[in-house]
Amino acid sequence: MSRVSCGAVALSLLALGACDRVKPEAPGTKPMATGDVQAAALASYVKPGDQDQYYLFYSGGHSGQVFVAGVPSMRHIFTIPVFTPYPGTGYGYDEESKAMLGDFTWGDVHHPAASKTAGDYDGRWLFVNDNANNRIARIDLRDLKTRQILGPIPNTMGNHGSSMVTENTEYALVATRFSVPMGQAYAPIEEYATKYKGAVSGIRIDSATGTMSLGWQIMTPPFNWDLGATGKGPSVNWAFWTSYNTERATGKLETTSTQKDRDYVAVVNWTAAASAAAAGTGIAMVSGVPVIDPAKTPGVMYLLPCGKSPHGVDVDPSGEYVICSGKLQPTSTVFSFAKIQDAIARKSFTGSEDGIPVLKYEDAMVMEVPVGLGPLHTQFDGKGYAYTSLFVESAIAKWKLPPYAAGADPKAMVVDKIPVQFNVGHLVTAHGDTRHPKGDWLVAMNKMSKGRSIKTGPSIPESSQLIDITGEGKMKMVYEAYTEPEPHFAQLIHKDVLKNTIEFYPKAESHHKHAIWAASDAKVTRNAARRTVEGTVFAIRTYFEPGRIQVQEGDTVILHITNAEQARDEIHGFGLVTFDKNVVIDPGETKTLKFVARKSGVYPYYCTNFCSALHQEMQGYLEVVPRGTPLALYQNGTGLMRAPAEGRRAMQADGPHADHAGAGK
Ligand code: RUQ
Ligand code: CUA
Repeated sequence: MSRVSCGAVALSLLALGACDRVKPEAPGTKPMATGDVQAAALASYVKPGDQDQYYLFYSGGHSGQVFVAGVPSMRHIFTIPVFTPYPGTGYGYDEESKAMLGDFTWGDVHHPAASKTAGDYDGRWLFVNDNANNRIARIDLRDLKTRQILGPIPNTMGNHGSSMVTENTEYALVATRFSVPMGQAYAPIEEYATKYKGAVSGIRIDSATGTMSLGWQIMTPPFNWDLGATGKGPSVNWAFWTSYNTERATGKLETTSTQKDRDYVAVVNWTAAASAAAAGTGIAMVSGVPVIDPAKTPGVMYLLPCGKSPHGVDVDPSGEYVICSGKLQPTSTVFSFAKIQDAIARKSFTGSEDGIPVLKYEDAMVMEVPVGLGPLHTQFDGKGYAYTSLFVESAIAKWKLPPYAAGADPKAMVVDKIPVQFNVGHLVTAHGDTRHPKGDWLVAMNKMSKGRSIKTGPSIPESSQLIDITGEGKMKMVYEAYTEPEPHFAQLIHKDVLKNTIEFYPKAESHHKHAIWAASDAKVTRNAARRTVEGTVFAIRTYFEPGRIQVQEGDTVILHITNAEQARDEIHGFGLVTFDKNVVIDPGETKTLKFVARKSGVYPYYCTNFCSALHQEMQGYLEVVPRGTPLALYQNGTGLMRAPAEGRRAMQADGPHADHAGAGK
């Protein structure tokens, strides 16, 4: 290893600590010129106290979370737990979030999709899929919290082709990656080609609340649906999914599913599907969902041949061009939506698959652009260019979208290429899947970083690289950041879109039936017959009320804890020592903690989130009284715990509580 020589760079970069950087061991990039280093450093530098321009919401893959970074700094600023418990925010420990998670402890988040109005991000919700347990979740962008998990979605195994939001967030459209027999039935794998089915599904979204419900499904041949895109503008009523294994093969797919030169893009009219489901004709109910057989419902689905084993499909900002890239062929194919419609109108079909008409490739194709090796996903800048990630080549290709002059040379459409480190999967541009991309930043989410970071043992962090795409010609590498496993797609959203994020939960809006707003309202009651203790707990800087809770060994305890603060970031936690419980309550929030007091003893509870100078003093005691011992704090050993104010005075007399002054009473 050798030190990067500082020289002239020192001038402006000393302050950034650039001189001690260690040269990467990994191959791949030409060293940047000094001037470029300076320009790049300044472009991504957000000085302490300044704020980023963009939110990068990137999927956390099998961590089950969504990570939030600021762009251009690329600093990780927040984690939104979705399918996985996360003690940092107490997610998965309170009854409300436990109910959402059900019995699952993880998920596999691949594709976040922000809600849209007229094809542009509206800052309301973020939908993310769970590829592992067939679910879809809604994050509220008002508070950046997971608010709903829907699923498992029936007739779906591997909810990968998800989540695609329609232009006005009427639906999140999803597709199953694996095909299985419908209705949770069993059929041996030998019957794969005939008895197994795929499905694309419409998840309805309530326009006022964002609440998701199952709309309808379209039964498909047993292809593997990969990734999708919703239309916009002229293609607004349509959605597209790529497939692999249109061979309907089993066994070692690396050979059995790569026989054909072309697989298909599903071309789906989701408004026609919705009407068919509403009309009910030709619909079979399977596992409680209206399932449309496209063979019996003409007009809902067509198949368009596309380059071998395609992965990504993307629709350009105008909604006219559909770009599909075959992993095993070095081109991105541009299709024209108008030409697709024309071919459908003329019934120019080459055949059918299980009754679904197959379009003619040549009818719809505009150009095969030779972007490079292993093209996966495409994003846009709103200035007439597309950016395609090249997995095998480990690069991003920038290329020109149509219209093309007659006889234009496809090779000449590729205007720039930039290497990334290494093996990019997804990429995202600012507002890149909307009608109005911003055209300034691109983030390459690389699958491997191969020794770019300091050593972290056998497993090394994933790398994400920030690329400046403002220039007319060349892209510029600006910054490299690392993240938890494992980013797939992301949404890069301007901060102004999220201007309605809240600072605390207003007391006036609290609908929790157990919320309390004064220490004197805290109370704990015990039902001796049911061996249940239920209470309301008041949390504020810097005490809990009650500071002492008595239960009997074996009791089930339910505590509704309200953080009565009405100030931003005044968060209190409720950690119960040895109980494996940590509830974190944001200002104005009420959460429910439930547990069984199995073993007698005294168990402190304490605030887990540093909230003030007396944070450490914010504690109390759960007394678990041995069976047969009377519970002194309750009238008759049952009923209501003694008056909270008294209880607290007693605590002050014999406990370590110091100062409750200024605690918002
Ligand atoms: S996939 S690397 Cu799960 Cu989105 Cu393309
Ligand atoms: Cu409340 Cu720390």
